[in-house]
Amino acid sequence: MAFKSGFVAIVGRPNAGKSTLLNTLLDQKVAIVSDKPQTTRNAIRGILTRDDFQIIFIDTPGIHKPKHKLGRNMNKESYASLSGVDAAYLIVDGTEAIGSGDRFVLDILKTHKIPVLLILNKIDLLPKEKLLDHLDRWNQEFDFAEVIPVSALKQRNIDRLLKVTLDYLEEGVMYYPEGQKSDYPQQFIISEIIREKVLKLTEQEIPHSVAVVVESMTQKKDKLVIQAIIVVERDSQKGMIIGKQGAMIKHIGQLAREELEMITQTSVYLELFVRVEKNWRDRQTLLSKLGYVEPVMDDD
Ligand SMILES: Nc1nc2c(ncn2[C@@H]2O[C@H](COP(=O)(O)OP(=O)(O)OP(=O)(O)O)[C@@H](O)[C@H]2O)c(=O)[nH]1
Ligand SMILES: [Mg+2]
Repeated sequence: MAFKSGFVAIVGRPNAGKSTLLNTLLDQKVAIVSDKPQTTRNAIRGILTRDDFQIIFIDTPGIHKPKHKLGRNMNKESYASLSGVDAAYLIVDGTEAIGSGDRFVLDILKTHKIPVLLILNKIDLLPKEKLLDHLDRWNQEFDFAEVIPVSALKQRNIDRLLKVTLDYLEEGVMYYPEGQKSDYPQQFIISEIIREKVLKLTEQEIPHSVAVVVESMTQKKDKLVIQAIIVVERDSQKGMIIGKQGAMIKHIGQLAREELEMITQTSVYLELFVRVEKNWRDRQTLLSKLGYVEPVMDDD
């Protein structure tokens, strides 16, 4: 049998479950997940290699109405990911009614001539009667190449999704070596894991106002020493990240360290600092420094 390969963009509104789906498809965490919208800020490639195929999935930031330059960059990153892919997954939250945000995403997909597979996610939360009704409504919105209900979280119908996806890929080469699962350096994953813990433990505007940069990683005897900076927008946010007598930052550090030790398979000493960079989400030079580079679009 011929070896197949290709690229699949995973797009949709914030919180639909794109990153959860990517991790489930790869059976490994390559993208962070949270219950707060706009968690993912960069397009992240996840590579799935089997004996007879390689699929490069591109997880993207949720497409939304941006309030800052960061948000505009994030949307652009999602649009750019649709260029040159073999297919797109439009992933939607099956528990929610179709709204203007969904139609906005559909309009973008319509400008590309690629097959769109509708992935109706979170079916674990959906009674069967509702599922059929919902699929019906979605089918009236667009001529989808396929419609596949799944639960990314409970790993339902994922094998079928993979099998169907292969129909849209051509015979091709292996783009990445067999063992590689993601296209980002370890430093990025580490900063993302720390950010994930901030998202988990904080509320309201804090999750959106935070960026994390890994400043240094050094091996000292049997310990990996990681220094990272949590960047916030205001002094008051700095106070909240630190918490009463340092309780919050301690908790963030503890959760992050536990996970970092698991993925690096070594003992970790994590030093966290908090820095205020006023309005960093609207300042391009700071955005670039923090790893949110403005994507170059074909039509710019
Ligand atoms: N019950 C249920 N929850 C899910 C499922 N998939 C994802 N979730 C939850 O939905 C929330 C959002 O998941 P993410 O994977 O971060 O969503 P996303 O689309 O990547 O979000 P952004 O990066 O913000 O665009 C998390 O709390 C997940 O646990 C699912 O199949 N069932
Ligand atoms: Mg995400």
